[in-house]
Amino acid sequence: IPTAPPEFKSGFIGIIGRPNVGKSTLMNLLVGQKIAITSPVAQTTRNRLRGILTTEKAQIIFVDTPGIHKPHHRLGEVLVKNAQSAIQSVDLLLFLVDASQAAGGGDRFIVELLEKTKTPVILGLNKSDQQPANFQPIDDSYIQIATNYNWPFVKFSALTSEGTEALQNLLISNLEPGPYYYPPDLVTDQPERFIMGELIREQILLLTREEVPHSVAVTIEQVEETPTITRVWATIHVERDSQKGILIGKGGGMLKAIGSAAREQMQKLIAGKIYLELFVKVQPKWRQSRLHLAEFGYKI
Ligand code: GDP
Ligand code: K
Ligand code: MG
Repeated sequence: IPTAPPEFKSGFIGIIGRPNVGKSTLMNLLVGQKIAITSPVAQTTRNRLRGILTTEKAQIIFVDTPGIHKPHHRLGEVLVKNAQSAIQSVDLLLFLVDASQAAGGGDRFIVELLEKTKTPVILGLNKSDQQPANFQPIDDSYIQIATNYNWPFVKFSALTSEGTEALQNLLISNLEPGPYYYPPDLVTDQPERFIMGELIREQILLLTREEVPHSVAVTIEQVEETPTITRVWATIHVERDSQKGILIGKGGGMLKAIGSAAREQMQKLIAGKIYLELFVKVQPKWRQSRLHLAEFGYKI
């Protein structure tokens, strides 16, 4: 790791907010690579992920977190606990909201958490591209909060990238001088294997419905690299036989669709050819089991 020049700035920035406000989409955009999967499903993000952005003047380590919500099972509790602990352990917090809707109870719950922390906060109004014609009352509902707490705020779209340069500059200007924490060319602390499993889970979230997305965990069993192709064997764990049936689909059609879409994403990740084989296994009530949560890679 090189030595940073004297004016170089660096630090850890936690991205927090309700589920689905665009935390993972924004981190991917700023880092310039897909390291966190995204989908319209709440609780898409289950792990705390680091995304690293290095410019000539600064290094930002983004900490993407699961959305903060009221938990309904042990997995949910673990997710919220991890998001809350991220609040304490960063230099700066980016509190992300969905500016296509007015502030609601979910946002106020987070504001109450932030009231209790000394970590400085920046309020990010995302999804500006989706604002309705009469957006001023919506903006006002957030600006009111920012003004109450003296938080700088900025509006942008993680989808179109409009306004995100101003966001990036605001974030850097709020960091202290500091060293390189990671090599300048590294974009994440996550191993490739983990991201591969996530890319499979992402396709399940996008292609299946109702209770299936929340009941799924993916483990990578084996990766075999040859000069021409990388072979990957993965297991999809579900909680019930009925979910296994949905995942496999008529004549195996669903599993095939998940596999080929995931394979395409994985090929982008490694910039090479992938052979992917998927297995589906029923693991009753894994979301309630500490043993299985740990086995599937969740920090408990
Ligand atoms: P997270 O749960 O906060 O991490 O949210 P995700 O990053 O998974 O995004 C949730 C959904 O919102 C996805 O369907 C994204 O494509 C979408 N999304 C994220 N940012 C924007 C944005 O700026 N504009 C619009 N229109 N959609 C967005
Ligand atoms: K999501
Ligand atoms: Mg996310």
